[in-house]
Amino acid sequence: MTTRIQEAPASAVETRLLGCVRQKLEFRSGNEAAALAARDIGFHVMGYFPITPSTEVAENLSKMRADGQHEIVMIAGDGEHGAAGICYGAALGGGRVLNATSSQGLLYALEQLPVQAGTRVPMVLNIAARAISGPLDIRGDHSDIYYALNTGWIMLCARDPQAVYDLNFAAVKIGEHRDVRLPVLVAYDGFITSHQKRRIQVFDDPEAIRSFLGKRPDFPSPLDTEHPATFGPYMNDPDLINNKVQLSQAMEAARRVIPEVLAELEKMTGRVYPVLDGYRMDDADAAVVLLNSAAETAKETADGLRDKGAKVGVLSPNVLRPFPAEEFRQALRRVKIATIGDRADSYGAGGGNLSLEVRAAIQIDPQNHTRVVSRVYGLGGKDFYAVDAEQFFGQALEAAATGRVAEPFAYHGANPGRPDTRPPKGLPPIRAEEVRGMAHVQRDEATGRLKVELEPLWKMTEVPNRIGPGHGACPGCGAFPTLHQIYNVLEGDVVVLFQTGCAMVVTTGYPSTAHRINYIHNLFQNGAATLSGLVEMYHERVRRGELPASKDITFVMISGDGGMDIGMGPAIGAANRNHRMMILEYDNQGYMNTGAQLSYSTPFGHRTSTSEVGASLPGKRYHHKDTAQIFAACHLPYVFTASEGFPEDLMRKVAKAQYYAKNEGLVYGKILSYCPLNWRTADDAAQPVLQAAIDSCFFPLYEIEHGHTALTYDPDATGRRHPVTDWLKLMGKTRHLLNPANAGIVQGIQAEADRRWARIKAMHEHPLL
Ligand SMILES: Cc1ncc(C[n+]2csc(CCOP(=O)(O)OP(=O)(O)O)c2C)c(N)n1
Ligand code: SF4
Ligand SMILES: [Mg+2]
Repeated sequence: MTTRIQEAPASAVETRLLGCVRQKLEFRSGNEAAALAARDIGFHVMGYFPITPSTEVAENLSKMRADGQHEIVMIAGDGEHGAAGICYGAALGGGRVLNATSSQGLLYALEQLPVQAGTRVPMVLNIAARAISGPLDIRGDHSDIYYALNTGWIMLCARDPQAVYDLNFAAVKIGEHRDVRLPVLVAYDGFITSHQKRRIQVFDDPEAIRSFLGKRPDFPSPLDTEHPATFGPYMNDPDLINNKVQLSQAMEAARRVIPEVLAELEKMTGRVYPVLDGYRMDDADAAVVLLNSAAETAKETADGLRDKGAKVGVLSPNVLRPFPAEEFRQALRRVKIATIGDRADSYGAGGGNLSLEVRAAIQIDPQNHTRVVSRVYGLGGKDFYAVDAEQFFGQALEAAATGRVAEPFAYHGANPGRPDTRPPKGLPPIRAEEVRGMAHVQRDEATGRLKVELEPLWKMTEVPNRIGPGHGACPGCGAFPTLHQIYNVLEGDVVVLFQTGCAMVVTTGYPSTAHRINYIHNLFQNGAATLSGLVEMYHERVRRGELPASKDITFVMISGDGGMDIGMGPAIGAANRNHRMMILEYDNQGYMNTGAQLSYSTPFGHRTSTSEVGASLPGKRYHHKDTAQIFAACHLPYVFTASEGFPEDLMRKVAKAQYYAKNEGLVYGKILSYCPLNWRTADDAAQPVLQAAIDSCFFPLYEIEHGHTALTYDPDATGRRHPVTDWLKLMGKTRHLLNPANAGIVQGIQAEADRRWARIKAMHEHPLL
């Protein structure tokens, strides 16, 4: 086996341009660099789902696509699992495929990764590394990428935006090599690399890089109908182990191919990417080993220590899979002590994965006597400064001097907190007795339907808020009027579960909470399953006499429209099981919390950050999903649509919903909710905009009680029906649709609104529907 340990340039942006292809200087973040590389590679398909901090890759590509800068087919998945499936299918089809994700997104897709590697389908996945939940933290560490270590993917590490750009090309070339044929992941640090702009060199003419990459080799494909093949057969003993041998051999082939490709890339760019980046290691007694951006901090610290006479150096792998074990053995052979820092723990193993793997690599080398200090650092985006690097070197130097490692494994930078202090108490909890009597619900024995009498609106102001003031939503946000209207009529004890989204993010931030009742959060997509488990436990414990039946708790899940994309499966599962709970969706027509990406509820033609508008693209390409009708098909006791702009209608429906959720089973409600920030409207314009959406019949207000549909507001009957243009002209996100060039889209929106309205109306009029 050939090994290559090379001194990397002081900075990865240092270049030797003589003899290289023409490049130009740009000022770009890691996410932008990934998008530029994608444009230059000219991938066929990108399957993706937004998640901070990698979302910008798709957003940048969406903008570029709208401006006609590339032709990559951008497919928004229903979640990362779906996105990974889209990528798999597309890659099987024989073209070049890209994805980008982070944190929970990677974990949600994880099941697909061994499939993609095990069936040897090359593609590229950029990871802006971020801490995994729980608790939820959106900043960077390496706890997500470590989960990919055992998936069979090649893993490249990009320590700065330049490396992100360069290694994306390398990823394509390495993965498609005939001896390798594996998917490749490019991991860079969330926010530090993904968002910080640096000077980078990009190719002046993408043709240069395209000829370097060549045509994607033809691997067996289901699109080759002349040569039918079975992709992904059921395979048991004795074949599976042989299949895995082939995967392992492909990884070993990658060990040879990676340095070859990186050397070719060096010839084109002048930039050097050794498999193991060694900095001032030639005569080092002590080393610090770190992954990605923290290694650059440590290099500066090493310079300072060298000036003082300490023989120190830094090691940092540019490739994590295949693991550069031999390179580590060589690099550490004369090093007495190495402090190895991991930005993620492998709990209970006495070190993070990098530390464990370096230890494993050197223990088989009889010439190696390096002692290892393992440190877990920088979790949840905790910064790693020069002073931290100094401490790492200090621990190594001290151990080198004494010949003793005082503390082989520890967390660096954690503090025990102050047990004598308690977070300030929030507002007192709301007691069940405080919220009663705002709505009187009765069953009409003749029709079997419920009748609701509401107290006058002014009386609702006496109801104490279950959400306290002090949340961090934008001025004019519709999520809170929606929640207050819901809470005003819900009686008694309520347990609420929020899926991830604006309403969740702005109401909790440890150690504070705006919730004055029991509140649960379980990530973005699994709320309905979680709440259904709680509901069943409650009823079972009441049945066993362990909890008082008199409490009579109402269980409510609050989700955004995005949560009802990625969480559709668990929600439909809960609906089919008909648990006694409510699922209420505030629909603001996009993934607002993450910066206004398209959801499946975003209407046709609307601008979002992943359905951009430009000369080549006029906004979202397909119509909004009709979630209420999807739940209606689950034959629930009660389904409704509503809007915060019609408070009495909304509160009446919520009162009914509570009755059904307590007595019969699952209830679903879709509530149109204002988002001035991303609809690009004034903070105080909720009423006219929502009214126009409803009057144009784009968002009909109706309920389905035991399968019977009833309109609760009919703009035809009141003479208020308007064309959709009266609604579209009110929002910045739809202003482009008023351009005559987009008349076809407006006609499409109108036709679809009319069609869906006519169906609802026909159901309203039909005694069986
Ligand atoms: C598995 C996973 N994928 C993606 C995300 C990122 N994410 C968190 S909230 C959110 C959008 C939420 O949209 P929606 O449910 O409509 O609520 P809104 O923010 O619009 O209120 C996204 C994409 C995540 N947290 N977890
Ligand atoms: S982005 Fe929209 S939904 Fe989110 S807090 Fe702001 S106004 Fe509310
Ligand atoms: Mg939303």
